[in-house]
Amino acid sequence: MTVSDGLPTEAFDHALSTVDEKAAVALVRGLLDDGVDPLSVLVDVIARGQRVVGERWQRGEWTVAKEHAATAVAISATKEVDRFADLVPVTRGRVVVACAEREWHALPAMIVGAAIRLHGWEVVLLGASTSPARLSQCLHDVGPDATAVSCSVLGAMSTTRRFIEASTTAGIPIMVGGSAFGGDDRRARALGATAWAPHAHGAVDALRDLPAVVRRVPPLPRSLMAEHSAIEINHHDLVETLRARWSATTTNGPVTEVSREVLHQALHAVSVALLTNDPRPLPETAVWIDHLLTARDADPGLSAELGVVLASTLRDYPVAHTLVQRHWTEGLVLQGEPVR
Ligand code: B12
Repeated sequence: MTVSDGLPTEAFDHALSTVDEKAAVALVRGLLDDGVDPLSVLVDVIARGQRVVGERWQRGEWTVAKEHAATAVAISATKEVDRFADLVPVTRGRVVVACAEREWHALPAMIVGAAIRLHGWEVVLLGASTSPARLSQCLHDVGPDATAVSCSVLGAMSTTRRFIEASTTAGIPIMVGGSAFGGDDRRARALGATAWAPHAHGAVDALRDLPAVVRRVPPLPRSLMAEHSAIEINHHDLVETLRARWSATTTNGPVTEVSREVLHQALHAVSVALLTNDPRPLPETAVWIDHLLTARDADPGLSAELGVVLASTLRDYPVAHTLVQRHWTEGLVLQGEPVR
């Protein structure tokens, strides 16, 4: 059976939304028993269902608590595929699968780990938010053939770079993926990753083509790193300044619940644009903020206003300031017209 043959995605979504762990696990078990490709179960049923969960949170329909509960169900469903994968003999090498520090989205790493295991690799899965020092220790102890890192949030991209440094310093190739990398390999290449893939299917293929040994990554461009580091060090002060200047946080409107998170995300987008020399996290984040706020009945101009406030707050960081001025509003629709 393939996706087009109609996987029971609605039934899985129902199990997630009603937090019915038994139903979700039984559904996955049934698919596996019926001979459905387990990789398709992971990607087209479980990961797809989780993205729907995220959209519900983004639209303000679900609380973070509900998101957590649904994720626990998806984790149980993934473990069912894991049990199936454990029956596959280990015929290839060993892979350490991890989330960088500050990355709490553990499920994408679990899903990729299960996909790799299904293809005969031995998988050592580290949990969410692992420190670079702990990763180095693990690489030393386990001696894997490859490292795989999952990064869903922009705030964990700089620690992902430190993972890349740790892995390549040990000569071990490192594959990266996750939504923070966007839809192509530009950010992954800029950070020095050996390979990138957009989904679990691609992860399996990319792993097969990795070199046996790699060189240590060269340092990132100094000009961009100086500003990036200064912004990271001053992150909390900058958030406070933005909070004092942006009207969404100075009034007690319906968006207060998410507005603080939004400020962190905006600054993370600036950091990643500097770190990877890719400006796209800025318009992507501006649009994400716009959707988040307008779903909560906020003034549609608030994301554009944040761009202005952000640019002025970052006036002492010339590259960041210019990036925000040029790119923040690229994807926003202002007064009915897309901004060009
Ligand atoms: C569940 C969830 C959480 C849970 C995580 C619990 C857990 N144990 O995992 C909790 C509640 C902790 C959480 C917290 C937050 N979350 Co959250 N979360 C999600 C959600 C709904 C699902 C994540 C998931 O499991 N996805 C399923 C995976 C499998 O899909 P995927 O990422 O597409 O993965 C595929 C590929 O990317 C690729 N891949 C992934 N990793 C790797 C690795 C390698 C090596 C390779 C090759 C490929 C690869 O293969 C996968 C399978 O095909 C997403 C929505 C979404 N769109 O994913 C939001 C989402 C990621 N979260 C978001 C946000 C904002 C947050 C918070 C900041 C605020 C909040 N909502 O609480 C915090 C930040 C925490 C942190 N610092 O990490 C945003 C991020 C938006 C952005 N612009 O960055 C999203 C997109 C929601 C949204 N629509 O706004 N979250």
